[in-house]
Amino acid sequence: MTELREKFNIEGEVEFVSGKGDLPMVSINNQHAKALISLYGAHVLSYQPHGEKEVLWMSDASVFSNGKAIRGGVPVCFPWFGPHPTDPKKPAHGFARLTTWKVLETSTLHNGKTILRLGLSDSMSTRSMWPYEFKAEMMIIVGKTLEITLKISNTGSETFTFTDALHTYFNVSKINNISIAGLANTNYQDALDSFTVKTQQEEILRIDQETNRRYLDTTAEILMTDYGFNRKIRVAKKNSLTTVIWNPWIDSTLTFNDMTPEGYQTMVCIEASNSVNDIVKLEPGNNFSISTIISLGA
Ligand code: TA6
Repeated sequence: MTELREKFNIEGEVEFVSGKGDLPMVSINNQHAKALISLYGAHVLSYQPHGEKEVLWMSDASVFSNGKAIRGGVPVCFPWFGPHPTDPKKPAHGFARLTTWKVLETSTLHNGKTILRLGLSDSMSTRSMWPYEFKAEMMIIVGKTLEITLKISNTGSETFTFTDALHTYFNVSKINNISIAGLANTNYQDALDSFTVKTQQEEILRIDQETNRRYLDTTAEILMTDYGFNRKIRVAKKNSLTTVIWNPWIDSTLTFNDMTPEGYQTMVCIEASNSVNDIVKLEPGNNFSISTIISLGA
């Protein structure tokens, strides 16, 4: 921690702190916003533009401990999204969110935004779960918008495929006070109905039951209106054709020991993903980046 502070603190703007569960975290506070990022998982835990309510949801019952996933914020799913395709013993959503990342850079942009870059590369532990050589980099830009990019490079000699997601949990006033625009006439796999492909006919999606949809072949920006908080959140993305919308509702929430029974009422996940029909294939020497860009406003 002392070394991290000496190398990467930026006075009055970026501070390395020991966070919940003694996990190393980066606290950012600039002219635009404040944010908290855990090195464990390269996980954005909190993002709050000045004068606004918290944008990201964090479970009151989340665990902060090595080996366990954090429930809330922006979990990074890599190198697979959801359960492992063939081995149920491997961790759901891959190992990126269960690994401590290295700090590569902290810096201030001329417009007052802050950049944090974190890195992860293959190790004995990652190769035991996924036998490839790779480098992953997370670039988090904190400003009036929050921009998160996951870049994967194939540093080995074999071509590999992967799936991923920036599994963002949004903080909402009440789940029945929100509407989600941007997915009209879009096909989705319904994970609650044997992955049947359906089409969203409605202009606007409202969530009033358990929802777990993987929208296919869409690059659309999502506009989430929160009538209780009286705000709109825009979720744009780059290099992602799958958008996941998830809320576990009452019964499934009770199956998560890191959520309180009422947790589902104040969250919705809107996730930029490469999964389902959108699996990334990366040749040796090549790289691929996926981004999600979150902003408040009309
Ligand atoms: O993105 C939706 C989803 O894949 C759901 O199927 C769901 O169970 C969720 O993510 C949370 O997964 P986790 O492994 O964090 O419990």
